[in-house]
Amino acid sequence: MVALETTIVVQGLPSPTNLEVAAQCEAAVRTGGAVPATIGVLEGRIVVGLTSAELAQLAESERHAAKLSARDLGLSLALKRDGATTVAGTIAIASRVGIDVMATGGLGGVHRDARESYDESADLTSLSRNQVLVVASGVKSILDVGATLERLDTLGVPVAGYQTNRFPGFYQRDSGFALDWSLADEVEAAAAFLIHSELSTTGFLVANPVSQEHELSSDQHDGALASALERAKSLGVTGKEVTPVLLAEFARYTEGQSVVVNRHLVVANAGLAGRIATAVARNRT
Ligand code: PSU
Ligand code: MN
Repeated sequence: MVALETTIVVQGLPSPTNLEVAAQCEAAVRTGGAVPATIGVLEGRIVVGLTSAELAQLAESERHAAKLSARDLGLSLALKRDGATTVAGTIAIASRVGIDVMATGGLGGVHRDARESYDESADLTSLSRNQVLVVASGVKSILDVGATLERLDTLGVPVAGYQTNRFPGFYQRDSGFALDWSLADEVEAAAAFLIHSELSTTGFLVANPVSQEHELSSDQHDGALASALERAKSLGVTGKEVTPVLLAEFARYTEGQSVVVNRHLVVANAGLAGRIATAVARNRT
């Protein structure tokens, strides 16, 4: 099985692209030979394997579903709320129900102003506490990529490129940072994850770059990034609002191109996660 998050659907992508992408991710997991389980919280109940109708309900703007990190899960259940789970929230649930592979677009990480704001995504600490393999196209370029890689090192989370020695930059194939490890195929990924899981209690990050024909040009990317950082600063947003605001400004500046890239990479990651989950299951039996 492959766990899929819902923050990207409810807070990350604009409607109606969000639900289309969610359906394409589920299809991609199945093509990879695995079963998708989209995870979220509906009226105080964790649902592992939301139906498309339930997902559409969760994404309705009038519902104001909360963005749920791992720490918010207990509260959302006790107070009977609706919520979309981030990577942190999703892997906390996945590991408890025995799902060990998940796919997302870009992992959260250390924000550029972390020295003052202390803003570091709980995706990192959650990945250090749950034995789940996450497939992502690196971390979003709105973040401090170098600092994020250093934190993953400290937290004991392995980072391996999928058929690359370069850490991906989400909208672009190369963030400018090198990786020590590269995986040739899904069989190597599964073997490395299973052996790591015997030696450690942390999760595992497989970094899968967006395909060449879909990456943003450097001009477009750098302009959008500057504009997004400026926008977040001028709005003075903090906490869980920061990432959605940055992503929305990227979409506005690139006239929707960033959403197209995001869409391609997350579907590709779901497909790879499906193939890795299949290899993990074969390896176990
Ligand atoms: N990947 C995307 N779009 C997103 C996210 C990831 O392509 O919107 C979400 C994930 O749910 C991730 C979250 O866990 O952004 C990180 O948010 P924060 O920085 O507030 O921890
Ligand atoms: Mn944050």
